[in-house]
Amino acid sequence: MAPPIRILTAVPICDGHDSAINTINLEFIRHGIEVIYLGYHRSVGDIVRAAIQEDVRAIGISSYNGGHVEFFAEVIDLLRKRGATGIKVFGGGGGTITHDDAAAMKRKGINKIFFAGTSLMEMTDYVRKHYGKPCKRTAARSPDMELARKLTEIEEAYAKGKRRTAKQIRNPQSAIRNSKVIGFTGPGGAGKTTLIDELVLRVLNQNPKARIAILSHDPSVIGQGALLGDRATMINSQNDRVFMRSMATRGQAGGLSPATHDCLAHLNCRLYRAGNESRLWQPVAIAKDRHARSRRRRRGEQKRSATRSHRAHRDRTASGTKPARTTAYRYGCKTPSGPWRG
Ligand code: B12
Repeated sequence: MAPPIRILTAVPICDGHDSAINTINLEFIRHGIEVIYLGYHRSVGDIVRAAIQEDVRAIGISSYNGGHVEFFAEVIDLLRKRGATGIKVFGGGGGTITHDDAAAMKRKGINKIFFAGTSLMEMTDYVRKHYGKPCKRTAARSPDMELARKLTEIEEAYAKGKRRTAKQIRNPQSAIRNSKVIGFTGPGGAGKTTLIDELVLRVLNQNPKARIAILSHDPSVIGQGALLGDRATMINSQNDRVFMRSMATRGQAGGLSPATHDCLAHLNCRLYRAGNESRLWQPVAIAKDRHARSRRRRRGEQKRSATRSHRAHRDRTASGTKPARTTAYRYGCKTPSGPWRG
């Protein structure tokens, strides 16, 4: 099966008009697109960094603040400067973007502006038609870009059912054996992203050389889209010393993606080779994987022990007997109730 199209969406700086993009995001995911939503009030630097790290095919910007001609052009300029010309830009802003503005923006390299009155179907069709296939890659110009592409390769190999061998994933030269990998899990709304973002801030402040990688998971069904929205709430994590990657579970029960383990293996090597301290935090939105639960129920299957304890925990919290809680664990170690692997 072809891997899903991944796009990034955002609202520019000095702009809180997010209702249009929220609706559009939902329509995109309904049509099988994976959307990494960066949120509103976002700078050009944040948008371009996120697009490169997430290795998206395109960036969709929703702008109502009146500064669209300059803002969109700056996104294009920075993408060019960073060697990411393969990432395309499109967007809209209702009546605030005139046809003349749109023509000027097109001349600067923006693919398409959608005007007021466009149907959601038209936008989705455009994305599928124009960003459905990866464009030709130029050589990766930065470690972030190289790493992002490698993670895409790993994820896509799983989507196509052609798992890469451990040799292809790991770097045999790497001396890394015991990097610190911490997993965070907990029911939806427990505060996983808030906690991680706060920890990121503290680590970055305490150690000026520290680098952090985050693999952030959200649930999705095989062949369907996903809203990967952790970046919208993880403000401190939008930093040049943080590599963040949003992953959809792509049908796997348990909160992790089939590619998580291999992506972690690759990240370990990379961060070590870069000579940086490596800490990998991985928020796992286990309780949000409702589809997996209903699939299992239909098949009459039991959950694995680790996830069973989470369900029990969720039921306790839902009935109000205990507050929701985030759990941190060393990735690959046994949780109190069993091994944690997707
Ligand atoms: C809803 C709204 C608000 C809500 C925002 C709620 C929210 N969370 O988004 C509230 C009331 C909070 C608000 C506040 C303000 N607003 Co206001 N707001 C609007 C309004 C009425 C609708 C915008 C909207 O969401 N449209 C719905 C979308 C779905 O439709 P659309 O805009 O036609 O967009 C189409 C396409 O362009 C496309 N599209 C849009 N974005 C994208 C992105 C992608 C990727 C794609 C593919 C397509 C696409 O989708 C639609 C398809 O048909 C507009 C006026 C208007 N009628 O457009 C003013 C408007 C945008 N607001 C305006 C202003 C001035 C403000 C305030 C500054 C007012 C104030 N002084 O406080 C504040 C600023 C708030 C902030 N923090 O930024 C001005 C902007 C003027 C300008 N830029 O020159 C407008 C134009 C009103 C006006 N005529 O003066 N606003």
